[in-house]
Amino acid sequence: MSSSGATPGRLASEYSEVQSSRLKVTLPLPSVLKTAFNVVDGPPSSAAGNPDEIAKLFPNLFGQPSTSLVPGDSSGSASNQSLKIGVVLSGGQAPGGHNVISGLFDYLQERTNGSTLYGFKGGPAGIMNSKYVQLTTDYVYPYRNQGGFDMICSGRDKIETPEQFKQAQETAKKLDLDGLVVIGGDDSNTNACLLAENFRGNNIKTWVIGCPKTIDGDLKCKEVPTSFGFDTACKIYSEMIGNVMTDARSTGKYYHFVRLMGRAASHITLECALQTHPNITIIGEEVAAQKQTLKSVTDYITNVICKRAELGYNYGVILIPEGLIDFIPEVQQLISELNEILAHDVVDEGGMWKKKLRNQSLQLFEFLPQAIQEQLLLERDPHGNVQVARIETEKMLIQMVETELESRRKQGLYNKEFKGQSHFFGYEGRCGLPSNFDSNYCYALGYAAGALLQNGKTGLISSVGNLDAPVEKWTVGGTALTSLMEVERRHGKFKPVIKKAMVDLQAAHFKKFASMRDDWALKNRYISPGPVQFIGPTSNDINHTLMLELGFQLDFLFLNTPPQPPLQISAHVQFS
Ligand code: FBP
Repeated sequence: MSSSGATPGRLASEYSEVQSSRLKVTLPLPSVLKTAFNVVDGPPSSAAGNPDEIAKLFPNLFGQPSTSLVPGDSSGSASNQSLKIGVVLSGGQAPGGHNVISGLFDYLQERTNGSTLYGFKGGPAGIMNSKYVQLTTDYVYPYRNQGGFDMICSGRDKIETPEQFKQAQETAKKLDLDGLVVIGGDDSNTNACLLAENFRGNNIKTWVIGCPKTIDGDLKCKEVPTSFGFDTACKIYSEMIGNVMTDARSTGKYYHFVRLMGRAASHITLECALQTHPNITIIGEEVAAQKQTLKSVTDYITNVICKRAELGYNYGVILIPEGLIDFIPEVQQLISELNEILAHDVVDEGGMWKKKLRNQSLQLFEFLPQAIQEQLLLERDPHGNVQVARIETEKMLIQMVETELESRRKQGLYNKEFKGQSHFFGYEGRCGLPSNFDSNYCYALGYAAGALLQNGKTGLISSVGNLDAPVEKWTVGGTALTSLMEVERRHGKFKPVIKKAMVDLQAAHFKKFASMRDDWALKNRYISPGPVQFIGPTSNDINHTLMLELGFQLDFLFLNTPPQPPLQISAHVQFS
Protein backbone atom coordinates (compact mmCIF):
# COMPACT_ATOMS: atom_id res chain seq x y z
CA MET A 1 0.00 0.00 0.00
CA SER A 2 1.42 3.35 -0.90
CA SER A 3 0.43 6.93 -1.01
CA SER A 4 1.86 9.92 -2.78
CA GLY A 5 1.13 13.59 -3.21
CA ALA A 6 -0.88 13.67 0.06
CA THR A 7 -1.91 17.04 1.42
CA PRO A 8 0.46 18.29 4.09
CA GLY A 9 -0.93 18.13 7.61
CA ARG A 10 0.25 21.61 8.49
CA LEU A 11 -0.85 24.97 7.20
CA ALA A 12 1.75 27.70 7.47
CA SER A 13 -1.10 30.21 7.35
CA GLU A 14 -2.18 28.99 10.79
CA TYR A 15 1.22 29.44 12.39
CA SER A 16 1.98 31.70 15.35
CA GLU A 17 4.17 34.71 14.74
CA VAL A 18 7.21 32.89 16.10
CA GLN A 19 6.58 29.79 13.96
CA SER A 20 6.16 31.97 10.88
CA SER A 21 9.34 33.87 11.58
CA ARG A 22 11.22 30.57 11.96
CA LEU A 23 9.87 29.42 8.59
CA LYS A 24 11.45 32.36 6.84
CA VAL A 25 14.95 31.88 8.27
CA THR A 26 17.58 30.97 5.69
CA LEU A 27 19.89 28.40 7.21
CA PRO A 28 23.67 28.66 6.80
CA LEU A 29 25.72 25.74 5.49
CA PRO A 30 29.30 24.70 6.22
CA SER A 31 31.46 26.25 3.51
CA VAL A 32 32.55 22.83 2.19
CA LEU A 33 28.92 22.15 1.26
CA LYS A 34 28.54 25.44 -0.52
CA THR A 35 31.07 24.75 -3.26
CA ALA A 36 32.57 21.80 -5.11
CA PHE A 37 34.05 19.15 -2.85
CA ASN A 38 35.92 15.84 -2.95
CA VAL A 39 35.09 12.87 -0.78
CA VAL A 40 38.24 11.52 0.83
CA ASP A 41 38.36 8.10 2.49
CA GLY A 42 40.29 7.59 5.73
CA PRO A 43 42.08 4.42 6.85
CA PRO A 44 40.23 1.10 7.30
CA SER A 45 38.05 1.10 10.41
CA SER A 46 37.53 -1.44 13.20
CA ALA A 47 34.77 -1.68 15.84
CA ALA A 48 34.10 -0.07 19.24
CA GLY A 49 34.22 -3.55 20.82
CA ASN A 50 34.23 -7.25 19.84
CA PRO A 51 35.73 -6.61 16.36
CA ASP A 52 35.76 -10.32 15.46
CA GLU A 53 32.05 -10.67 16.17
CA ILE A 54 31.23 -7.45 14.33
CA ALA A 55 33.33 -8.61 11.33
CA LYS A 56 31.29 -11.82 11.19
CA LEU A 57 27.99 -9.98 11.46
CA PHE A 58 28.90 -7.40 8.78
CA PRO A 59 31.05 -9.29 6.22
CA ASN A 60 30.29 -6.73 3.49
CA LEU A 61 30.80 -3.55 5.51
CA PHE A 62 33.27 -4.26 8.31
CA GLY A 63 36.52 -2.37 7.94
CA GLN A 64 35.25 0.20 5.48
CA PRO A 65 36.75 3.67 5.98
CA SER A 66 35.07 6.78 7.28
CA THR A 67 35.11 9.70 4.84
CA SER A 68 35.54 13.48 4.89
CA LEU A 69 34.36 16.11 2.46
CA VAL A 70 37.11 18.54 1.52
CA PRO A 71 37.05 21.48 -0.88
CA GLY A 72 37.76 20.12 -4.37
CA ASP A 73 36.29 19.80 -7.79
CA SER A 74 34.72 16.40 -8.26
CA SER A 75 31.32 16.16 -6.60
CA GLY A 76 30.06 19.51 -5.47
CA SER A 77 29.09 21.03 -8.79
CA ALA A 78 25.59 20.63 -10.20
CA SER A 79 25.20 17.15 -11.56
CA ASN A 80 22.99 15.52 -14.14
CA GLN A 81 22.49 12.59 -11.82
CA SER A 82 18.88 11.85 -10.96
CA LEU A 83 18.51 9.94 -7.71
CA LYS A 84 15.64 8.22 -6.01
CA ILE A 85 16.07 8.52 -2.25
CA GLY A 86 13.94 7.48 0.71
CA VAL A 87 14.02 8.98 4.19
CA VAL A 88 12.64 7.66 7.46
CA LEU A 89 12.35 9.05 11.00
CA SER A 90 12.92 6.35 13.57
CA GLY A 91 12.35 6.28 17.35
CA GLY A 92 11.54 9.14 19.70
CA GLN A 93 11.01 12.69 18.47
CA ALA A 94 13.88 15.17 18.69
CA PRO A 95 13.79 18.86 17.72
CA GLY A 96 15.34 19.37 14.31
CA GLY A 97 14.22 16.22 12.48
CA HIS A 98 12.31 18.23 9.92
CA ASN A 99 15.46 20.19 9.14
CA VAL A 100 17.40 17.01 8.38
CA ILE A 101 14.77 16.18 5.78
CA SER A 102 14.80 19.78 4.48
CA GLY A 103 18.61 19.66 4.17
CA LEU A 104 18.46 16.37 2.26
CA PHE A 105 15.65 17.69 0.05
CA ASP A 106 17.59 20.89 -0.72
CA TYR A 107 20.74 18.92 -1.53
CA LEU A 108 18.84 16.85 -4.07
CA GLN A 109 17.21 19.96 -5.54
CA GLU A 110 20.38 21.98 -5.74
CA ARG A 111 23.04 19.38 -6.53
CA THR A 112 21.27 16.75 -8.61
CA ASN A 113 18.88 16.83 -11.52
CA GLY A 114 15.26 15.73 -11.23
CA SER A 115 15.76 13.58 -8.14
CA THR A 116 12.86 12.20 -6.10
CA LEU A 117 12.62 12.07 -2.32
CA TYR A 118 10.19 9.66 -0.68
CA GLY A 119 9.29 9.99 3.00
CA PHE A 120 8.44 6.64 4.61
CA LYS A 121 5.52 7.11 6.93
CA GLY A 122 5.42 6.08 10.58
CA GLY A 123 9.02 4.94 10.94
CA PRO A 124 10.64 1.71 9.70
CA ALA A 125 7.18 0.11 9.40
CA GLY A 126 6.65 2.51 6.47
CA ILE A 127 9.60 0.89 4.68
CA MET A 128 8.34 -2.64 5.34
CA ASN A 129 4.73 -1.81 4.37
CA SER A 130 5.79 0.46 1.54
CA LYS A 131 3.85 3.42 2.97
CA TYR A 132 5.40 6.58 1.70
CA VAL A 133 4.75 10.04 0.40
CA GLN A 134 6.65 11.89 -2.28
CA LEU A 135 8.16 14.97 -0.72
CA THR A 136 7.80 18.11 -2.81
CA THR A 137 8.74 21.74 -2.28
CA ASP A 138 5.21 22.58 -1.10
CA TYR A 139 5.00 19.51 1.11
CA VAL A 140 8.28 20.22 2.90
CA TYR A 141 7.85 24.00 3.23
CA PRO A 142 5.58 24.27 6.33
CA TYR A 143 7.91 22.01 8.31
CA ARG A 144 11.10 23.99 7.82
CA ASN A 145 12.62 24.94 11.16
CA GLN A 146 9.62 23.56 13.05
CA GLY A 147 9.66 20.99 15.84
CA GLY A 148 8.07 17.56 15.70
CA PHE A 149 8.30 14.61 13.36
CA ASP A 150 4.80 14.96 11.92
CA MET A 151 5.95 15.63 8.34
CA ILE A 152 6.14 11.85 7.92
CA CYS A 153 5.81 10.68 11.58
CA SER A 154 8.03 8.19 13.34
CA GLY A 155 7.82 4.70 14.82
CA ARG A 156 9.84 2.24 16.84
CA ASP A 157 9.51 -0.85 14.67
CA LYS A 158 12.64 -2.72 13.89
CA ILE A 159 13.56 -4.40 10.62
CA GLU A 160 14.77 -7.63 12.13
CA THR A 161 13.45 -10.91 10.78
CA PRO A 162 14.36 -12.37 7.37
CA GLU A 163 10.76 -11.63 6.23
CA GLN A 164 11.08 -8.00 7.32
CA PHE A 165 14.38 -7.61 5.46
CA LYS A 166 12.68 -9.15 2.43
CA GLN A 167 9.87 -6.59 2.70
CA ALA A 168 12.43 -3.77 2.90
CA GLN A 169 14.20 -5.18 -0.17
CA GLU A 170 10.91 -5.28 -2.06
CA THR A 171 10.17 -1.64 -1.27
CA ALA A 172 13.70 -0.63 -2.29
CA LYS A 173 13.30 -2.48 -5.60
CA LYS A 174 9.76 -1.25 -6.22
CA LEU A 175 10.79 2.39 -5.78
CA ASP A 176 14.10 1.76 -7.53
CA LEU A 177 15.77 3.45 -4.54
CA ASP A 178 19.35 4.59 -4.94
CA GLY A 179 19.56 5.50 -1.29
CA LEU A 180 17.85 5.57 2.07
CA VAL A 181 18.48 7.96 4.98
CA VAL A 182 17.64 6.62 8.45
CA ILE A 183 17.28 9.38 11.03
CA GLY A 184 17.49 7.73 14.42
CA GLY A 185 19.23 6.94 17.69
CA ASP A 186 21.71 4.19 18.50
CA ASP A 187 19.27 1.32 17.90
CA SER A 188 17.93 2.83 14.67
CA ASN A 189 21.41 3.46 13.32
CA THR A 190 22.33 -0.13 14.19
CA ASN A 191 19.30 -1.10 12.14
CA ALA A 192 20.45 1.22 9.34
CA CYS A 193 23.78 -0.61 9.28
CA LEU A 194 22.08 -4.01 9.21
CA LEU A 195 19.99 -2.79 6.26
CA ALA A 196 23.08 -1.48 4.44
CA GLU A 197 24.74 -4.88 5.00
CA ASN A 198 21.66 -6.76 3.87
CA PHE A 199 21.23 -4.68 0.70
CA ARG A 200 24.89 -4.99 -0.23
CA GLY A 201 24.92 -8.72 0.49
CA ASN A 202 21.86 -9.23 -1.72
CA ASN A 203 23.06 -7.01 -4.57
CA ILE A 204 20.36 -4.43 -3.93
CA LYS A 205 21.70 -1.12 -5.17
CA THR A 206 20.21 0.99 -2.33
CA TRP A 207 22.86 2.73 -0.19
CA VAL A 208 21.96 3.49 3.45
CA ILE A 209 23.13 6.51 5.45
CA GLY A 210 22.27 7.20 9.11
CA CYS A 211 21.82 10.51 10.94
CA PRO A 212 22.44 10.94 14.70
CA LYS A 213 19.14 11.76 16.40
CA THR A 214 18.15 11.55 20.06
CA ILE A 215 17.44 14.03 22.81
CA ASP A 216 19.17 11.54 25.14
CA GLY A 217 22.63 12.65 23.94
CA ASP A 218 24.01 9.11 24.19
CA LEU A 219 24.82 8.69 20.51
CA LYS A 220 28.14 10.47 20.19
CA CYS A 221 31.80 9.84 19.60
CA LYS A 222 34.82 11.79 18.35
CA GLU A 223 33.45 12.06 14.80
CA VAL A 224 29.81 12.62 15.87
CA PRO A 225 30.16 15.15 18.70
CA THR A 226 26.45 15.22 19.59
CA SER A 227 23.07 13.91 18.54
CA PHE A 228 20.55 16.47 17.38
CA GLY A 229 17.68 17.43 19.66
CA PHE A 230 19.72 17.28 22.89
CA ASP A 231 20.48 21.00 22.77
CA THR A 232 16.85 22.12 22.38
CA ALA A 233 15.35 19.56 24.75
CA CYS A 234 17.78 20.53 27.53
CA LYS A 235 17.05 24.22 27.00
CA ILE A 236 13.30 23.57 27.24
CA TYR A 237 13.63 21.43 30.39
CA SER A 238 15.98 23.99 31.93
CA GLU A 239 13.41 26.71 31.40
CA MET A 240 10.82 24.52 33.15
CA ILE A 241 13.20 23.66 36.00
CA GLY A 242 14.02 27.35 36.44
CA ASN A 243 10.29 28.07 36.75
CA VAL A 244 9.84 25.30 39.31
CA MET A 245 12.80 26.70 41.27
CA THR A 246 11.16 30.10 41.41
CA ASP A 247 7.95 28.43 42.54
CA ALA A 248 9.83 26.56 45.28
CA ARG A 249 11.45 29.76 46.45
CA SER A 250 8.11 31.59 46.34
CA THR A 251 6.08 29.15 48.42
CA GLY A 252 8.90 27.83 50.56
CA LYS A 253 7.08 24.57 51.22
CA TYR A 254 7.75 22.03 48.45
CA TYR A 255 10.52 19.70 47.42
CA HIS A 256 10.18 19.25 43.68
CA PHE A 257 11.43 15.86 42.48
CA VAL A 258 11.95 16.29 38.74
CA ARG A 259 12.60 13.18 36.67
CA LEU A 260 14.14 14.00 33.31
CA MET A 261 14.02 11.96 30.14
CA GLY A 262 17.17 10.48 28.74
CA ARG A 263 16.61 6.74 28.99
CA ALA A 264 19.79 4.95 30.10
CA ALA A 265 22.15 7.92 30.20
CA SER A 266 22.07 10.97 32.50
CA HIS A 267 23.34 13.51 29.94
CA ILE A 268 20.11 15.53 29.99
CA THR A 269 20.04 15.64 33.80
CA LEU A 270 23.66 16.75 33.98
CA GLU A 271 23.20 19.44 31.33
CA CYS A 272 20.06 20.77 33.03
CA ALA A 273 21.92 20.86 36.35
CA LEU A 274 24.70 22.93 34.75
CA GLN A 275 22.09 25.30 33.34
CA THR A 276 19.97 25.70 36.50
CA HIS A 277 21.98 24.77 39.67
CA PRO A 278 19.48 22.58 41.56
CA ASN A 279 19.96 21.54 45.19
CA ILE A 280 20.40 17.86 44.40
CA THR A 281 21.21 16.09 41.15
CA ILE A 282 21.54 12.35 40.89
CA ILE A 283 23.75 11.13 38.05
CA GLY A 284 23.05 7.50 37.23
CA GLU A 285 26.55 6.72 35.98
CA GLU A 286 28.02 7.91 39.30
CA VAL A 287 25.51 5.84 41.26
CA ALA A 288 26.65 2.82 39.27
CA ALA A 289 30.36 3.62 39.68
CA GLN A 290 29.95 3.97 43.44
CA LYS A 291 27.80 0.83 43.58
CA GLN A 292 25.09 2.77 45.40
CA THR A 293 21.94 1.08 46.66
CA LEU A 294 18.43 2.50 46.65
CA LYS A 295 18.92 3.07 50.38
CA SER A 296 22.13 5.08 49.95
CA VAL A 297 20.59 7.29 47.24
CA THR A 298 17.63 7.90 49.57
CA ASP A 299 19.98 8.70 52.46
CA TYR A 300 21.91 11.20 50.35
CA ILE A 301 18.72 13.07 49.45
CA THR A 302 17.43 12.90 53.02
CA ASN A 303 20.72 14.20 54.44
CA VAL A 304 20.58 17.28 52.25
CA ILE A 305 16.92 17.86 53.16
CA CYS A 306 17.74 17.68 56.88
CA LYS A 307 20.74 19.98 56.54
CA ARG A 308 18.68 22.50 54.56
CA ALA A 309 15.97 22.34 57.23
CA GLU A 310 18.61 23.36 59.81
CA LEU A 311 19.42 26.35 57.60
CA GLY A 312 15.74 27.30 57.43
CA TYR A 313 15.07 26.01 53.91
CA ASN A 314 12.16 23.62 53.79
CA TYR A 315 12.04 23.46 50.04
CA GLY A 316 14.22 22.57 47.13
CA VAL A 317 14.62 21.10 43.67
CA ILE A 318 15.99 17.64 42.94
CA LEU A 319 16.84 16.32 39.48
CA ILE A 320 16.66 12.59 38.78
CA PRO A 321 17.58 10.89 35.50
CA GLU A 322 14.80 8.71 34.11
CA GLY A 323 17.15 5.72 33.87
CA LEU A 324 18.26 5.95 37.53
CA ILE A 325 16.95 2.62 38.72
CA ASP A 326 18.70 0.91 35.84
CA PHE A 327 22.02 2.17 37.26
CA ILE A 328 21.62 0.83 40.77
CA PRO A 329 23.52 -2.46 40.64
CA GLU A 330 20.93 -4.40 42.69
CA VAL A 331 18.10 -3.10 40.44
CA GLN A 332 20.20 -3.69 37.31
CA GLN A 333 20.58 -7.32 38.33
CA LEU A 334 16.84 -7.58 38.96
CA ILE A 335 16.05 -6.01 35.56
CA SER A 336 18.41 -8.32 33.70
CA GLU A 337 16.80 -11.34 35.38
CA LEU A 338 13.34 -9.96 34.54
CA ASN A 339 14.42 -9.41 30.91
CA GLU A 340 15.41 -13.06 30.58
CA ILE A 341 12.15 -14.17 32.22
CA LEU A 342 10.01 -11.87 30.06
CA ALA A 343 11.77 -13.13 26.92
CA HIS A 344 10.83 -16.76 27.63
CA ASP A 345 8.01 -16.99 30.24
CA VAL A 346 4.48 -15.78 30.77
CA VAL A 347 4.41 -13.40 33.73
CA ASP A 348 1.02 -14.21 35.26
CA GLU A 349 -0.61 -13.50 38.58
CA GLY A 350 0.18 -16.99 39.83
CA GLY A 351 3.73 -15.73 40.32
CA MET A 352 5.47 -19.00 39.36
CA TRP A 353 7.90 -16.93 37.31
CA LYS A 354 9.18 -15.34 40.53
CA LYS A 355 10.85 -18.64 41.40
CA LYS A 356 13.34 -17.90 38.61
CA LEU A 357 14.55 -14.74 40.39
CA ARG A 358 17.63 -15.05 42.56
CA ASN A 359 16.95 -14.62 46.27
CA GLN A 360 18.39 -11.10 46.52
CA SER A 361 16.48 -9.95 43.42
CA LEU A 362 13.24 -11.41 44.72
CA GLN A 363 13.68 -9.59 48.04
CA LEU A 364 14.30 -6.31 46.25
CA PHE A 365 11.31 -6.86 43.93
CA GLU A 366 9.03 -7.51 46.93
CA PHE A 367 10.43 -4.42 48.73
CA LEU A 368 9.56 -2.04 45.84
CA PRO A 369 6.22 -0.18 45.89
CA GLN A 370 3.60 -2.12 43.90
CA ALA A 371 3.32 0.57 41.21
CA ILE A 372 7.06 0.25 40.50
CA GLN A 373 6.82 -3.58 40.45
CA GLU A 374 4.12 -3.33 37.80
CA GLN A 375 6.08 -0.77 35.80
CA LEU A 376 9.16 -3.04 35.82
CA LEU A 377 7.10 -5.82 34.27
CA LEU A 378 5.73 -3.70 31.43
CA GLU A 379 6.42 -4.89 27.93
CA ARG A 380 9.96 -4.06 26.64
CA ASP A 381 10.29 -1.78 23.64
CA PRO A 382 10.99 -3.42 20.25
CA HIS A 383 14.72 -3.15 20.98
CA GLY A 384 14.41 -5.08 24.27
CA ASN A 385 14.82 -2.03 26.55
CA VAL A 386 12.86 -1.45 29.77
CA GLN A 387 10.55 1.49 29.03
CA VAL A 388 12.06 3.75 31.69
CA ALA A 389 9.81 6.63 30.65
CA ARG A 390 6.99 4.64 32.27
CA ILE A 391 8.74 3.99 35.60
CA GLU A 392 7.89 6.68 38.13
CA THR A 393 11.21 6.80 40.00
CA GLU A 394 10.50 10.31 41.29
CA LYS A 395 7.37 9.09 43.09
CA MET A 396 9.24 6.08 44.46
CA LEU A 397 11.99 8.34 45.84
CA ILE A 398 9.45 10.70 47.44
CA GLN A 399 7.94 7.70 49.24
CA MET A 400 11.34 6.41 50.34
CA VAL A 401 12.48 9.86 51.56
CA GLU A 402 9.19 10.26 53.49
CA THR A 403 9.78 6.94 55.22
CA GLU A 404 13.37 7.83 56.09
CA LEU A 405 12.38 11.29 57.39
CA GLU A 406 9.67 9.67 59.50
CA SER A 407 12.23 7.39 61.06
CA ARG A 408 14.56 10.34 61.73
CA ARG A 409 11.64 12.28 63.20
CA LYS A 410 11.10 9.43 65.68
CA GLN A 411 14.77 9.67 66.62
CA GLY A 412 14.43 13.43 67.14
CA LEU A 413 16.66 14.21 64.16
CA TYR A 414 14.10 16.04 62.00
CA ASN A 415 11.10 18.10 63.00
CA LYS A 416 9.86 19.85 59.87
CA GLU A 417 7.10 19.04 57.42
CA PHE A 418 8.18 17.47 54.12
CA LYS A 419 6.02 17.85 51.03
CA GLY A 420 7.25 16.25 47.83
CA GLN A 421 5.92 17.26 44.41
CA SER A 422 6.67 14.93 41.53
CA HIS A 423 7.30 15.97 37.94
CA PHE A 424 8.33 14.16 34.81
CA PHE A 425 9.75 16.41 32.10
CA GLY A 426 10.03 14.31 28.98
CA TYR A 427 7.63 14.61 26.09
CA GLU A 428 7.43 18.38 26.69
CA GLY A 429 10.94 18.84 25.31
CA ARG A 430 10.96 16.53 22.29
CA CYS A 431 9.02 18.60 19.77
CA GLY A 432 9.89 22.20 20.58
CA LEU A 433 10.96 24.64 17.90
CA PRO A 434 14.60 23.67 17.36
CA SER A 435 17.22 25.99 18.85
CA ASN A 436 19.45 27.86 16.40
CA PHE A 437 22.12 25.23 17.02
CA ASP A 438 19.83 22.27 16.29
CA SER A 439 18.31 24.04 13.27
CA ASN A 440 21.71 24.58 11.68
CA TYR A 441 23.20 21.25 12.77
CA CYS A 442 20.26 19.26 11.42
CA TYR A 443 20.20 21.10 8.13
CA ALA A 444 23.92 20.37 7.68
CA LEU A 445 23.44 16.68 8.65
CA GLY A 446 20.69 16.27 6.03
CA TYR A 447 22.60 18.12 3.34
CA ALA A 448 25.69 16.02 4.11
CA ALA A 449 23.64 12.80 3.90
CA GLY A 450 22.65 13.84 0.36
CA ALA A 451 26.31 14.39 -0.51
CA LEU A 452 27.33 10.97 0.85
CA LEU A 453 24.59 9.21 -1.10
CA GLN A 454 25.40 11.03 -4.30
CA ASN A 455 28.92 9.68 -3.88
CA GLY A 456 27.72 6.11 -3.53
CA LYS A 457 28.48 5.77 0.18
CA THR A 458 26.67 3.25 2.36
CA GLY A 459 26.82 2.10 6.00
CA LEU A 460 27.99 5.54 7.19
CA ILE A 461 26.48 7.99 9.65
CA SER A 462 26.39 11.62 8.56
CA SER A 463 28.97 13.46 10.67
CA VAL A 464 29.33 17.19 11.18
CA GLY A 465 32.11 18.45 13.45
CA ASN A 466 34.06 21.48 14.68
CA LEU A 467 30.78 22.62 16.19
CA ASP A 468 32.18 25.35 18.43
CA ALA A 469 33.28 27.28 15.32
CA PRO A 470 30.93 29.35 13.15
CA VAL A 471 28.78 27.17 10.86
CA GLU A 472 30.92 27.98 7.79
CA LYS A 473 33.86 26.24 9.46
CA TRP A 474 32.02 23.07 10.43
CA THR A 475 33.57 19.89 9.06
CA VAL A 476 31.49 17.34 7.16
CA GLY A 477 31.87 13.62 6.49
CA GLY A 478 30.56 10.15 7.15
CA THR A 479 31.63 7.72 9.89
CA ALA A 480 31.58 3.96 9.33
CA LEU A 481 28.66 2.66 11.41
CA THR A 482 30.43 -0.63 12.09
CA SER A 483 33.24 1.36 13.76
CA LEU A 484 30.73 2.46 16.44
CA MET A 485 29.54 -1.07 17.22
CA GLU A 486 30.02 -3.78 19.80
CA VAL A 487 27.87 -6.77 20.80
CA GLU A 488 25.34 -6.79 23.65
CA ARG A 489 22.85 -9.24 25.11
CA ARG A 490 19.28 -8.35 24.13
CA HIS A 491 16.10 -10.45 24.31
CA GLY A 492 18.34 -13.22 25.60
CA LYS A 493 20.64 -13.17 22.49
CA PHE A 494 23.88 -11.44 21.44
CA LYS A 495 23.18 -8.57 19.05
CA PRO A 496 25.29 -5.88 17.39
CA VAL A 497 24.63 -2.45 18.92
CA ILE A 498 26.13 0.99 18.63
CA LYS A 499 28.07 1.55 21.85
CA LYS A 500 26.08 3.99 23.99
CA ALA A 501 27.97 7.06 25.19
CA MET A 502 27.29 7.35 28.91
CA VAL A 503 28.23 10.28 31.17
CA ASP A 504 32.00 10.18 31.57
CA LEU A 505 32.82 10.88 35.21
CA GLN A 506 36.27 12.11 34.17
CA ALA A 507 34.90 14.59 31.62
CA ALA A 508 35.16 18.33 32.14
CA HIS A 509 31.42 18.93 32.39
CA PHE A 510 30.92 16.29 35.07
CA LYS A 511 33.90 17.64 37.02
CA LYS A 512 32.53 21.17 36.76
CA PHE A 513 29.21 19.95 38.17
CA ALA A 514 30.91 17.92 40.92
CA SER A 515 32.91 20.96 42.01
CA MET A 516 29.76 23.05 42.44
CA ARG A 517 27.06 20.72 43.70
CA ASP A 518 27.77 20.94 47.44
CA ASP A 519 27.46 24.69 47.20
CA TRP A 520 24.21 24.40 45.22
CA ALA A 521 22.87 21.91 47.81
CA LEU A 522 22.84 24.30 50.72
CA LYS A 523 22.77 27.75 49.16
CA ASN A 524 20.07 28.57 46.67
CA ARG A 525 22.04 29.30 43.53
CA TYR A 526 19.06 28.76 41.25
CA ILE A 527 19.28 29.99 37.67
CA SER A 528 16.30 30.54 35.39
CA PRO A 529 17.55 30.39 31.81
CA GLY A 530 14.12 31.40 30.42
CA PRO A 531 12.71 30.27 27.07
CA VAL A 532 14.80 29.29 24.06
CA GLN A 533 15.82 32.45 22.19
CA PHE A 534 16.15 32.70 18.42
CA ILE A 535 17.59 36.20 18.19
CA GLY A 536 19.62 38.37 20.54
CA PRO A 537 21.62 37.37 23.61
CA THR A 538 22.12 33.62 24.18
CA SER A 539 20.37 32.67 20.93
CA ASN A 540 23.50 31.13 19.46
CA ASP A 541 24.75 29.56 22.69
CA ILE A 542 25.52 25.86 22.55
CA ASN A 543 24.72 23.63 25.53
CA HIS A 544 27.31 23.46 28.35
CA THR A 545 27.98 19.74 27.82
CA LEU A 546 29.12 20.18 24.25
CA MET A 547 31.11 23.34 24.96
CA LEU A 548 32.93 21.75 27.92
CA GLU A 549 33.51 18.54 25.96
CA LEU A 550 35.02 20.62 23.18
CA GLY A 551 37.46 22.12 25.68
CA PHE A 552 35.93 25.46 26.65
CA GLN A 553 36.26 26.58 30.27
CA LEU A 554 32.89 28.42 30.57
CA ASP A 555 33.81 29.75 34.03
CA PHE A 556 31.96 32.97 33.24
CA LEU A 557 28.72 30.97 33.28
CA PHE A 558 29.24 30.01 36.89
CA LEU A 559 30.28 33.42 38.17
CA ASN A 560 27.50 33.56 40.73
CA THR A 561 28.91 30.42 42.30
CA PRO A 562 32.64 30.90 42.67
CA PRO A 563 34.34 27.53 43.18
CA GLN A 564 34.81 26.87 46.88
CA PRO A 565 36.14 23.99 48.90
CA PRO A 566 33.35 21.36 49.11
CA LEU A 567 31.01 21.94 52.05
CA GLN A 568 30.66 19.20 54.61
CA ILE A 569 26.98 18.45 54.24
CA SER A 570 26.96 15.47 56.49
CA ALA A 571 29.00 12.48 57.35
CA HIS A 572 26.43 10.39 55.48
CA VAL A 573 26.88 12.10 52.15
CA GLN A 574 28.26 9.52 49.75
CA PHE A 575 29.25 11.69 46.83
CA SER A 576 32.63 13.33 46.99
P1 FBP B 1 15.20 7.68 21.12
O1 FBP B 1 16.30 6.94 21.81
O2 FBP B 1 14.48 6.88 20.12
O3 FBP B 1 15.68 8.99 20.57
O4 FBP B 1 14.10 8.05 22.21
C1 FBP B 1 14.37 8.90 23.25
C2 FBP B 1 13.29 8.94 24.28
O5 FBP B 1 12.72 10.23 24.32
C3 FBP B 1 13.82 8.54 25.66
O6 FBP B 1 14.40 9.64 26.31
C4 FBP B 1 12.60 7.99 26.32
O7 FBP B 1 12.93 7.07 27.33
C5 FBP B 1 11.89 7.31 25.20
O8 FBP B 1 12.24 8.01 24.03
C6 FBP B 1 10.39 7.32 25.35
O9 FBP B 1 9.85 6.51 24.37
P2 FBP B 1 8.38 6.62 23.77
O10 FBP B 1 8.39 7.80 22.87
O11 FBP B 1 8.21 5.36 23.02
O12 FBP B 1 7.46 6.79 24.92
